[in-house]
Amino acid sequence: MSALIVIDVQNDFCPGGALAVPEGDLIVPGINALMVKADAVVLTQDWHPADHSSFASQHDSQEPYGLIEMPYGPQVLWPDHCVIGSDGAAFHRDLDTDRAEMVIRKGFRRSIDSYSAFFENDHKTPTGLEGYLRTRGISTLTMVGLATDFCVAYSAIDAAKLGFDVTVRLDLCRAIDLNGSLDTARQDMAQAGVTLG
Ligand code: VGL
Ligand code: ZN
Repeated sequence: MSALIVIDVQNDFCPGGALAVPEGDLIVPGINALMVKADAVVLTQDWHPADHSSFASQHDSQEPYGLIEMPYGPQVLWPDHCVIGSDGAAFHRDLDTDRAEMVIRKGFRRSIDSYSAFFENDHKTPTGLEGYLRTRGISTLTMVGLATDFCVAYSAIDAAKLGFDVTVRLDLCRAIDLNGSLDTARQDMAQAGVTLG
């Protein structure tokens, strides 16, 4: 059994959003078309309290896109985005969310971010998605969505480490590309055994 994992196709990551990814909206039609062929569809949703510690606004004299040290390791600071219940946190209106059998939210604890759909940024705290997929007998994953170099890459690498057979469809992803992060993410995914399609 295989699943299509659609990462964070939310308004704040699309043009006009708080953390807009260039062309983030252009991937929606292609993702909808893939959903029709998938055995199972899972959506992830970035879902932060308004005072989330990944927001630059929560730290004195810090700007968005800076880097700070958190107890669990380095953390990029972001503009406020995907605040729980906000329009920015909603899925892109054209995404065919009715096809999803599972929606998993992440980043809802103030003190820790969660790029990956499998583990929070301490690389230890599980989100529960691994158990969901395994108990459904799903071992093959196709990943698409936003952003290639953060939530897609972290999710794909964790999935490969957990033993899933993972393909990332780069044509159905778009990147933030901060200081070369897209190149690094591509290399790290390939190194982890992720197929880049
Ligand atoms: C993401 C930065 C902050 C992502 C989420 O979905 O890639 N990036 N939160
Ligand atoms: Zn976030």
